[in-house]
Amino acid sequence: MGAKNWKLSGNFLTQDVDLIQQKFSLPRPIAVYFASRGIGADQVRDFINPRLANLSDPYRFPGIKEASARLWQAIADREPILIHGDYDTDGITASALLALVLRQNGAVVNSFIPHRFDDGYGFTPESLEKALEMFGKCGVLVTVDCGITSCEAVQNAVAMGIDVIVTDHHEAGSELPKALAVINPKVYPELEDLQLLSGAGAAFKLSHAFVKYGRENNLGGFQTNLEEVLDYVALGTVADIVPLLGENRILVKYGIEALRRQLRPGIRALIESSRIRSELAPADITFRLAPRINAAGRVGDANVALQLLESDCIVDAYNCAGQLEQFNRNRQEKEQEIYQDAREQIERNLAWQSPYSLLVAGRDWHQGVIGIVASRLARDYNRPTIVLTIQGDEAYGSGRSIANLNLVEVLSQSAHLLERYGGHPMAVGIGLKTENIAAFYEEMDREIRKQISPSELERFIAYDGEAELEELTPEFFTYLDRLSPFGHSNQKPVYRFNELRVVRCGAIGGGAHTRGTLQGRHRQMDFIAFNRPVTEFSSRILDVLATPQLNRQQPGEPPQLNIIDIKDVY
Ligand SMILES: [Mn+2]
Repeated sequence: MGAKNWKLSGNFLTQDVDLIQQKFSLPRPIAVYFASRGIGADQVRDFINPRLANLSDPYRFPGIKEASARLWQAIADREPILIHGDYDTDGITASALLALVLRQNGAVVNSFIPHRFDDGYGFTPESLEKALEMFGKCGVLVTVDCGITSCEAVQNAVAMGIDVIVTDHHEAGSELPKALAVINPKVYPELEDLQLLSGAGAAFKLSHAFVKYGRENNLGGFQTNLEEVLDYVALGTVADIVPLLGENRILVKYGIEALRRQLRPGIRALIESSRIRSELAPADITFRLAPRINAAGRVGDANVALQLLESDCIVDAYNCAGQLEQFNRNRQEKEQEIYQDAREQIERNLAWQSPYSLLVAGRDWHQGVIGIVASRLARDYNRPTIVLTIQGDEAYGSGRSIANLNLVEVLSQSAHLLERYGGHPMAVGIGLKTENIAAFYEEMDREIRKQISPSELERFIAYDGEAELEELTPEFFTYLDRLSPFGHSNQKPVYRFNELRVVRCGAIGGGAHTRGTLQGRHRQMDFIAFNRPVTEFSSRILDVLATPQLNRQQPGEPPQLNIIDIKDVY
């Protein structure tokens, strides 16, 4: 890995900090956080006080009223509504959320979750056929977390007399599907502030409009409490790694509270089998809950995860949670195997690699986990990475990007060598002929060299600004909590503390980690340093990058520094 450079992340002046600090009488390190994240004085108040009332009107989406009216009509006419979802956490929670709100109001709802390998991603003519075969005919079909590029499938459905409502958050193609309504923030320039929404977030907007329309027109919706379905939105939003800013931050903050209340048997069973003991935070979704839900789609059957979330019986819920545990263990084993294979290829120079990019391929690697392996390799080597599984003369793969490199754009330059590609700027899926792999890698690497600068390939750790230990007052920790939920694009603040003296330190966790006390100018503070042996603390004086934190496992304990990196001073 090697030593990393430290880099001030924001581009701000001392005056910016002073202005925010004085205007809102904040502890200085909190003002540093705002200045470093580019959150201006006009946004600070809403940021420290995210309120549900600040969610914008769902009617801002063009066509959403017509869509809502059509859903109420289906309820009045007892027409079945078909939801077409996706096999990942975002798609599954979006399906569960919309189905719940519709059913609460009397709808007959069937949910179709495509199979990752048999059906592939998205709403396609084939998945439409299969869904109708499974559930019989329907009056209305709603896509969630997919559908924005499904022009042909929408056309086929319309030809069968089905009204289609598309809800999605993926990038649109050159042509929009001719649906009754297209609920996707990325399609409407005036909804720029909502472009961060996940698939579950988009489904929530339709649900919100549906309830609002029902109440306004005396059709129903009076018993639906939308705050109670935010647990689904939080799961989908955090799992899909969209920025926890804007409305996402509000949705996730209240969604986390709903998750903590364990309103559903499925949530209760999932939290228990994930062994989350302390107060649930977004990181628990990322590292515990979402991997279990995703594992169903990766190595088993995504319908088990949907069944878990929708279950209203605790026995059934525990049964599903047990199956997810199995899937997840299976996923971990396969992932570890492929990861090790891939690392070995790279270290022995058998992969396609340059200082700018990586491509690793293996015969019959499990398709459900190569995306996770690509993420790990991209992080390990700090390079855009493609992992391919070769199945005969076809290869399928997943890619992960780094820094600000838009991988979809890079792939579009090699479209002539690819059978298919798509996804998000940071995460893509591709399919190509095995014989084209070498040529594709060459073109991709050349394109990446054009777009990425050597400085972006350097390893560095960003920090928000400098602070002193004596500034970490109880008031600071109160405000720190109000900056949460922390996650993608809203990481916990990292401060630089200069010239701290090591008062004492000792090994914990069998020597893997270190715990101890540091002395600043006027104050001491305990620290914890994960994956850093005690020998690294042999210097007397250190500069430290750390995140201050309260101990959530043992409330009432004094605060501590969670060490990110250290540099010896002398
Ligand atoms: Mn999604």
